[in-house]
Amino acid sequence: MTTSPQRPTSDVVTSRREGPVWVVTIHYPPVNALGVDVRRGLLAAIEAADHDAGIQAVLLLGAGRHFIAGADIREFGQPPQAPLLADVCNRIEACTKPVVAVIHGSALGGGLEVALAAHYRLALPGAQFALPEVTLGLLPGAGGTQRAPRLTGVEAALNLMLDGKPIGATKALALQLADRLDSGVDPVAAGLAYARELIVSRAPVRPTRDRQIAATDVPAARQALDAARAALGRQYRGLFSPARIIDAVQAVLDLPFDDGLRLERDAFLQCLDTPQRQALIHAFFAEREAAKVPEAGRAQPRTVNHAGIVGGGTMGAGIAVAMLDAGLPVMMVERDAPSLARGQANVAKVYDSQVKRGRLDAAERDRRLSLWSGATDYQALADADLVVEAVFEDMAVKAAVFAELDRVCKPGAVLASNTSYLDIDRLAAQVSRPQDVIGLHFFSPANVMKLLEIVVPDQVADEVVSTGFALARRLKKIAVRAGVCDGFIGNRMMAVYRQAADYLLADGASPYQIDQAVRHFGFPMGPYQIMDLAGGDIGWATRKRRAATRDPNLRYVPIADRLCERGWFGQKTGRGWYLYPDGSRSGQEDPEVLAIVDQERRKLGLTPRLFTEEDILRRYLAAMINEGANVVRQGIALRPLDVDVTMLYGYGFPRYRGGPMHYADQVGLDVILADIHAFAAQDPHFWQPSPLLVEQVERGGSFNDLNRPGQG
Ligand code: 3H9
Repeated sequence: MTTSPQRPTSDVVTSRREGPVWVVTIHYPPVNALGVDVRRGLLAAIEAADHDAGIQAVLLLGAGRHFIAGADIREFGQPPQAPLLADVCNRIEACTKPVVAVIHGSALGGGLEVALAAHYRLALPGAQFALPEVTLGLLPGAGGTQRAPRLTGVEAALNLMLDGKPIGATKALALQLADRLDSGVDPVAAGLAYARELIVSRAPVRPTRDRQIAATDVPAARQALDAARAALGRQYRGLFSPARIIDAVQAVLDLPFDDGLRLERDAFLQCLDTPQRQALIHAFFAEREAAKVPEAGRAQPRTVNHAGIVGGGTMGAGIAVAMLDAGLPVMMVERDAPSLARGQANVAKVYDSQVKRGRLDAAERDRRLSLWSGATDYQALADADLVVEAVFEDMAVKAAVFAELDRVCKPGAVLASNTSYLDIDRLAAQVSRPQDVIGLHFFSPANVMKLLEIVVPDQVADEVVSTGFALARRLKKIAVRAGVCDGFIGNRMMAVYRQAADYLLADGASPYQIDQAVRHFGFPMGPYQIMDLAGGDIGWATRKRRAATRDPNLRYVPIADRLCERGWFGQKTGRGWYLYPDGSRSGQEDPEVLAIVDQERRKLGLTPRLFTEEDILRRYLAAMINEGANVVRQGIALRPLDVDVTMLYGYGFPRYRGGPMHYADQVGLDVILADIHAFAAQDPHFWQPSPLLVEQVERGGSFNDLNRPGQG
């Protein structure tokens, strides 16, 4: 056997001879995305193998942690550069020597398409296979829609493409996406052994394109296509690419392979052209950028091996579950034994329901619960590396908790508050170690909701902020850095756009019309449905507390108060803005609510006006965007993308619209500003354009300009 020295075919793709095997390795950190140089390198490597009479098989490998994570997403929207990935895949498939893809780590999107174009696929333990293009507003555009169904059958391929989620190596083997599972960890050794075996057995090249769906499978395949089409409106509401995916897969049954490829290419280009694709790719990068904060760059996180939680209510229990799920032992402290028992039961309830729904097995539940312990004495937190306080939202109550934490916690412990509104600077000022105090604002239910606002008070140490971001990663949360103000990023913005909704209500729109408009835009729920879900009493208490300090120039709409005075707090009381007969969770419109709204309008001397759905959305979104601009301008959010990530992950803003700031760029900032000026004619106090919006319009810029590195 001869081993030649490394011969680079390009910087990012190298080839070397191992006896009769041509070993082609992609070295393109961090994830071997298929940028233009990788595509060129792969093409050259296959050409070289084909022209070398001594080569009998080719191995395709990825260096580092992944095989290939797909097309280089940064190239979308740029002019395409040859060779196209589809052509590279065709060339791999046309190779006259058997090509083996060795898959370790992820083979995603275009990465899996490269593997599907190879003649044999070897998977290593832990390998992940996915066609996640749908999550970026796209479809597999390098032959995946034509090749995957030929290997796995139509239904499984449709599921892969419409769902976009990864499957493991064992499932890939069952679906015939992989031909063999190796138990080794060295991709080169495993690949070489397999390639030699193929050579010895004279295994032929096996172009996937030549495979046919068996005639007997066609009726079931058509049924799967029909079912997927029927589910489109329900499962993929508002999305463009899923219907194109179904069309492309259908071509496997109806068209020759090359025509199918052409159809796929057309559909891919259509998807590429949509604002949805732009928005989804913005969301992809924004959620990763959001974690890049100055403090994390300056300081290493502290080690967190033991967490503490003060408070076992819904919020505290949810946070505990999030931590237990991540394998972090939790000590929960409550004020007395009955409260602690309730806290423990709240945690157990979450897991029991997961077991009941088949999401978790009982043994795993017990394992996670074994990491939970509880106490009624703060002293139990002496060993905790990080403590989250999740007690009643009241400054005096929280300050008392912090005084206790200050007394018992070890030096260097992170002291976090889960407050959603209160001034964390004030809390920090009351302890002897303000450098350790931070806000970790979880969203309810805390074990489910992805967003974590990391609220950074004035005196906090960089490494404490860094610890917050490291914790978020560990809990699989999306973290956003927020400055201290009333409501931080998300709740502060929500207060403003809800107010815009209340003005619409007072001026003539019904709550049902507003909710519907907001849903049609793509939010899962409208603001009045959310109030009913959360409980109207919570907002009512806040309004009463703030009544004395309310800005007298701002219009006050008391309609929600009228419902609360009747005890109509939403789902939990069977009625709120909607009626919930017999404990139902989907509300019915309530004529009595409309009568109350009418009555209040009369009291306020308002003659109702007609609002179209577009009128409603323009006001609702302009209020959101304008406050988003204020939040950035005041440094509460580092960049517009942080506002987008907050709204996407905490407030149901439709991902395919990218978040309010991205959406504003797409609509045009001048259009948003003109709207605000027009609305201000009626209510100049509420509709004050954010100086940042005005500045960006004056300089012809966008919010995205402020997302550039160095602007944070
Ligand atoms: C496609 O393939 C279309 C084709 O069908 C057709 C074409 C014609 N491109 O997530 P991480 C960056 S569509 C460019 O933090 P992890 C990422 O931004 C594509 N960059 O790490 C980050 O950069 P930075 C289908 C990419 O270990 C860094 O890599 N593929 C790409 O938690 C690390 O990423 C996908 O949708 C990319 N494709 O997760 C897969 N991927 O350090 C998308 C990542 O500057 N990727 N980056 O912030 C993923 O799901 C995860 O990144 C992965 C690693 C699981 C691979």
